[in-house]
Amino acid sequence: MLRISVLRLLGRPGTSGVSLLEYISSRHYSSGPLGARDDIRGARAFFTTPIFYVNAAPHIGHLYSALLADALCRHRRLRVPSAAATRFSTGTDEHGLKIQQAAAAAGLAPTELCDRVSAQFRQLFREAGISSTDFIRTTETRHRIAVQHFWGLLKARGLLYKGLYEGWYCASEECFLPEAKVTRQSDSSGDSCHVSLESGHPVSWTKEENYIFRLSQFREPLQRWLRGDPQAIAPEPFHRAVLQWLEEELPDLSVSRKSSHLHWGIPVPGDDSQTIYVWLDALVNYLTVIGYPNAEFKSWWPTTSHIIGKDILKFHAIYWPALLLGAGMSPPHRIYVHSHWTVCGQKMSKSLGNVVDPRTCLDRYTVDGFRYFLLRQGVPNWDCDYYDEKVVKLLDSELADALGGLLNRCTAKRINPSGTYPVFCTTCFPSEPGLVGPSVRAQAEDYALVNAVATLPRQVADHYDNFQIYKALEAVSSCVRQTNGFVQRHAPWRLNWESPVDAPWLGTVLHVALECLRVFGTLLQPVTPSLADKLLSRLGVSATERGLGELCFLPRFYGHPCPFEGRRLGPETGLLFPRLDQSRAWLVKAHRT
Ligand code: ME8
Repeated sequence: MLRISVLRLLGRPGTSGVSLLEYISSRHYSSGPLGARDDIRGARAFFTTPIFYVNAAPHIGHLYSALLADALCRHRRLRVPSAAATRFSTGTDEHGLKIQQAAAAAGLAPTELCDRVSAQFRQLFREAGISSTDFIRTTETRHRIAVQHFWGLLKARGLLYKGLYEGWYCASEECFLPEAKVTRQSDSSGDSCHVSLESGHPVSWTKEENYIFRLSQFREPLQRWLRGDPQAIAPEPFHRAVLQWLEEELPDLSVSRKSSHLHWGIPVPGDDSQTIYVWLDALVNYLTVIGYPNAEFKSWWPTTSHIIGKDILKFHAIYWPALLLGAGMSPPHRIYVHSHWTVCGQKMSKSLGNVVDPRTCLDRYTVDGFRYFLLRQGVPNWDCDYYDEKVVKLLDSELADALGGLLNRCTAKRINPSGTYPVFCTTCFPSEPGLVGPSVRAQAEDYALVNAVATLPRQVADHYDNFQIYKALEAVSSCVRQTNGFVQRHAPWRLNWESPVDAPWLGTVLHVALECLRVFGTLLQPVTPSLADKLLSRLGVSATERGLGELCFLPRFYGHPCPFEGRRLGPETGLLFPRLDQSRAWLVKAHRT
């Protein structure tokens, strides 16, 4: 029979710290999109990824988190171009039992393992175009100072006490698990051992005198925060899940370990016999990177959006906000949660040998190709499955054929011999649908296209705001298809530049299609930065004309001058995105072996 895990708290829980609950007064958490907190935030935005454990090399899941944050951040920069308005941090989580054990198993000093694997993350993110402004390592001095300061605040506010803490500790997940999440299993030699029900990782019964955080005092403040700000955690099912967890008892939390057991970490200030719990250490990274404890952090903290995987939701949506409230700060502005990538239907794991190496993928599919794939196919609400054929199929159809084909159709020499952005003819395509006349050529579907592309930037922005980047890409892709339909319908290759009847309409068809491409190129910048640059350069769009503020679609249709009309196209005529299935001998080979 399984032993009931009991938490025996021998310390005397006090009552101090409750006064901070007043902080949660409802006016701080207005629920509307333009509530008081948005006013406070102004133009600034601060995005974070989780900081990743250095026990193993990065995989596509880690890259996916970083890409989501990168796309959000790049989209934000397109809206608010001031370089000083956005911060974006990522980094590595280097302390704790998990790393201590991984280093011992590899026969390395912890610092050696950390240096090696942290460098791999840094390198991967550089290659993948992750535009972070800070890469933090928790072994840095600035971080130790921040963590110890934070600890001091909790202590001074009476939120830490010493007590006996016991339970099942899972080093791999770096947390205590309740009895209900532990099961018995036979190991390879037939011996019975206890493992985490969810991850299958071993757990061990631990009984120690630790420092304990009065987490239980924060159940109601957390509920009030989440009920008062329905967008605090997105997508909504995760918000609901956290509120559901908070229906249950919220026990106090052990926040240190004996240094004789865990030496690889930050010592408790004033008590070297204890090491600070790795999750408390790790979460404070979000403050370290904005200058904490120096006052500078105060203007950035209210603008924070955390991007995390669903596996660490409890740490970010319960422990972290409670710790912040305990230290007299507000919870994070937003927590954006995504689900996981599986591989051919299975969880990615070292033991199954199915971990997908992101650097190989970037080489095979190009940086832009792989960024597009992960962000187009990754759905935050549920797990997504990875396999190579899926990447090839998607990129060939959407980037090579649909988008690349469209660009080629409008810029190829035989169709656009002058190599310019042609003139839009208002009598061929009057702004009012339904007009008839000898020179009117636009049809009802053409007005539908103009309407779809005109509203696309707003739609895309809404999808970014709701952390549904794949929907933003779906919307762009749908408009690309519609634009190809427009070109197909009017077959400019059958029109003649020499004919006074055809020429104005031919120019108009190309003008409209190029304007659509300009919108697509602008909107794709956060996801495929190089490909978008190539596309916009080919259209002759200069660096100062690529922001969302400047994105005025088809101004001639609305009676305004168009700065692009008559402009020379850029000189680069190569393929926008070469098809992959012609160059995928490696894929066939991989299947044979
Ligand atoms: O938990 N699919 O680090 P970690 C998608 N150090 N994303 C995945 C994934 C998958 N299969 N696997 C991992 C830690 N991720 C702590 C975080 S933060 C203060 C401390 C991503 O190396 C996802 O973002 O285990 C997940 O939350 C994170 O990597 C966990 O990374």
